Amino acid sequence: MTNTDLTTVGGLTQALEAGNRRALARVISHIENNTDLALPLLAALYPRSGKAHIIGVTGAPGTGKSTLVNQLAGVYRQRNLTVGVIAIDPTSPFSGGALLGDRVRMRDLAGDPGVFIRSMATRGSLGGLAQATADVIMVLDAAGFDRIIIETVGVGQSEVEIASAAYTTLVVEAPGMGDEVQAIKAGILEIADIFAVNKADREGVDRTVMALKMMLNLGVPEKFQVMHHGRMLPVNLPETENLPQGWTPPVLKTVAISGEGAEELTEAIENHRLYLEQSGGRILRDRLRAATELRMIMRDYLLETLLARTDAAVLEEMVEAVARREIDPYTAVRHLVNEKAV
Ligand SMILES: Nc1nc2c(ncn2[C@@H]2O[C@H](COP(=O)(O)OP(=O)(O)O)[C@@H](O)[C@H]2O)c(=O)[nH]1
Ligand SMILES: [Mg+2]
Repeated sequence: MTNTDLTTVGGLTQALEAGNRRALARVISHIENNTDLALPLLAALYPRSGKAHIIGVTGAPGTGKSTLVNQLAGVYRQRNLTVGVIAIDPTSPFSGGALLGDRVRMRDLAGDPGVFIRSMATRGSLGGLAQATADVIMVLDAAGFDRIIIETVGVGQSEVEIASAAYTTLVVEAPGMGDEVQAIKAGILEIADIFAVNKADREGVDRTVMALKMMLNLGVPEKFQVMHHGRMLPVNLPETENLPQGWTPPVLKTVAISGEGAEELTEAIENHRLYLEQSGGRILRDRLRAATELRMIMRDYLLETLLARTDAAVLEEMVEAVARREIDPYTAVRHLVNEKAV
């Protein structure tokens, strides 16, 4: 055993790979706080990532996502796989250490070094929450976690962006959450690889299952089918047309508080993982994600660079000029870009 130095990139990287949880927590803090070590750490760890299967879990608040994630993590642990969990849901029982839901299961997980649970603040570091989440996913991946589960609420824009980091997206529904069709049409057909109808111990579960299956059978419009595994990516690459079409999202019933259906749900996730691997979908998704991420980082980097080299007074002048309608904002930006250019 070497006494590793947790203040350097090399020491942190080494310790992280050796399974040192303190090193892992430190690396994540560096990234969240955007310290001087953030970039060198990301650069050192990136080549070591790419092995984990990333699972997005999304759905309306209260559908039982956190409870279900606990169950999934439990099943994976029984299979000797390590699990990293990132909770973005601000109401999540994970946040603040308050353990609601299935206490026994949570206690099991809490003392298990094969599970790492982290809540993300809704403010982001370098490039907002989506980018911060992608960075933390990458770190957990490099740390060797076999499965990484991300819990997000709803299907808002940032949630969709975050879901696009996942290989398998699980949409959680529950009976009696209002008008089923309303909940279903809100863009989730495009992102769902698997549906879990949780709270199957409650009345109305079969209606929800039927409604979902009908929506799926009724034909997801052609463009959604193409989008389905392309996951609403903001870039239109020609490859999108070659995305595999052979997966029909299964609809499974679960009771997260008892663990009923958790095995079957895990099985469905693993089937989807195999499907992506065998169909080439995983490689394709990696490429699409790389393209999206590069564009996102380019945008932020260029903005930062331009702001840093623009004289504050010059920028202020330009703001005034645009406000007075003396110059349009497009021309103004071109002036700012060219003015200081070499
Ligand atoms: N009856 C029932 N309650 C559940 C089930 N799953 C979760 N709950 C409860 O629903 C509430 C919300 O669960 P939570 O996991 O926090 O939902 P989230 O907001 O989607 O993360 C909690 O009180 C859970 O105990 C279930 O399968 N059946
Ligand atoms: Mg939650």
